[in-house]
Amino acid sequence: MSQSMQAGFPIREQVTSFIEGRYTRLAGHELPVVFPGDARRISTLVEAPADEVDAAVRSARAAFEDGRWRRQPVEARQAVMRKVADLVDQHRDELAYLECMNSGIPMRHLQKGQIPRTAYNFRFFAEFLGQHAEKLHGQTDGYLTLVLREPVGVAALIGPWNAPLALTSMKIAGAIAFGNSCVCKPSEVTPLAVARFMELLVEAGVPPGVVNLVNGRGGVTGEALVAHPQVDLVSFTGGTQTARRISASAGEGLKPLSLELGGKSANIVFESADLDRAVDAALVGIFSNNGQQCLAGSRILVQRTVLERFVEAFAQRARKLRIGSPLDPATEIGPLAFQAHRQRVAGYVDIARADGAQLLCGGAPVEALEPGFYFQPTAVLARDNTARVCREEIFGPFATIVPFDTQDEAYAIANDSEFGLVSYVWSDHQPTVMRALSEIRAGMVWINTPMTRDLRAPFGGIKASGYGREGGESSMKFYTFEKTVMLPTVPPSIPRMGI
Ligand code: TXE
Repeated sequence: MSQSMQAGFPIREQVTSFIEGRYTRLAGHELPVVFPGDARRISTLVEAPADEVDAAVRSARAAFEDGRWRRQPVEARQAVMRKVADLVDQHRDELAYLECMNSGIPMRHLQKGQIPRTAYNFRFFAEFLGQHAEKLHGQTDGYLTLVLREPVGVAALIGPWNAPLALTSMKIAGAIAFGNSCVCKPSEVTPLAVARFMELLVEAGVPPGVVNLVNGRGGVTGEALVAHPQVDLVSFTGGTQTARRISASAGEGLKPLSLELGGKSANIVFESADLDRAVDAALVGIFSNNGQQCLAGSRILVQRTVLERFVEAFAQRARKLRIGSPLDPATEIGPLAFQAHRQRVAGYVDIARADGAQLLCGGAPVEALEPGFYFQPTAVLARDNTARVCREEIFGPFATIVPFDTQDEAYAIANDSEFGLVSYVWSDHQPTVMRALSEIRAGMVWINTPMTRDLRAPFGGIKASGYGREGGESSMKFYTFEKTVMLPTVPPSIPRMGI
């Protein structure tokens, strides 16, 4: 397939499905792939209709059934997974570039964060595979009761546009480590880096068919994938509305689901906090990754005694953030991923005003950078937690600050949300911290630290932030089923019937 050169790395002119180790059809419904930095079309996505999804699932099923991957010795699978990680390291700049051109995430964040994380996902699960033990119960007289873990089969892995390769690669690594095959469907907005990654998987020695890729819109390609009768389980990261549709379809087929959805996470700053550090972290918490992250601390709850100091420092720094091309190594905030998303984010400025919130900074597109999809880092001070900007996930560089007076009030506000993904707490007062741990209802709590993830630990939310956990042992539990084997140590006596 012909390719065009952009700043040193090739970008495929067409992104199609990748099945059985090869790119597929060249014709079909086309969608533009756009560089959000200047709205330029840089590639074309050729959508996989249902028959191509069927081919991808059948290929993954055949790979699973004939055991070309799952029956390989653990050491062999580990070696291939480590090789994947090495290839990602070797192609770090290329993968970062493709992701940057496609998502608008600043290049430096990709080079230092998401792409090394992609390699780590594979190294981590390769090592995990070598460590985990099966279970044995020896208490039943005359028996060993073995509890074995077996791969579930074919996994559908559906990814979002805000961290396309880092998240999809975590799902792939978890799925194939334990012997599953999979079919990935990245967001139609950001197909480039995941597509290139498919080639690296094959180069590393993952047998063709074990990981297939289909590209296309959720309502076409995604729905066909989730509903396919030969798909055994579904892992999804994306929005809550989409998750409702997916869970209805997966429920029909009784398929296990892992849903990692959005959030409106509370970042609670108590008067006992180190305020400078809390401001640093609050900025990272809402503005990193262009504000498009499920973990964002997008509701910043600040104790009224330190509100003025906090707001002044936060808004002053937000105004100074360097907005620019995501390719520029100095850029701190790049464009939003696509035009319709920017319009949606911008719409929240009027919504905030209508609810009586005060605009502290930002609030408009960056005219000098048009036609790119840039939006100024924005912060509003809400009157209270009933404002829509406190209740709805905006998923952009848009912080909502909410004052509180007492600890009780802070926890009441933090938990008064449809979502329950994560939370952050800032306090140097130990009893406050300890109380926070038990009061906050969310899948994860960070204390006096910005977001850091430990892949050994479960990650996921509650309420509208989803259910199911991935990471370490949780991934193992999700991507395997338990098979119990009763193994007699001596021939058991068998009652003789029908004599
Ligand atoms: O994502 P979608 P959207 C939140 C965020 C954002 C909102 C909507 O608030 O503004 O969700 O984002 C595929 N069957 N998050 O609509 O639709 C789709 O093609 C199967 C939070 O852009 O959830 C893509 O691959 N698949 C979040 C994936 O689902 C379907 C990350 C995610 O897209 C489908 C992204 C269907 N019926 C958005 N419909 C996070 N947790 O970080 C869509 N898809």
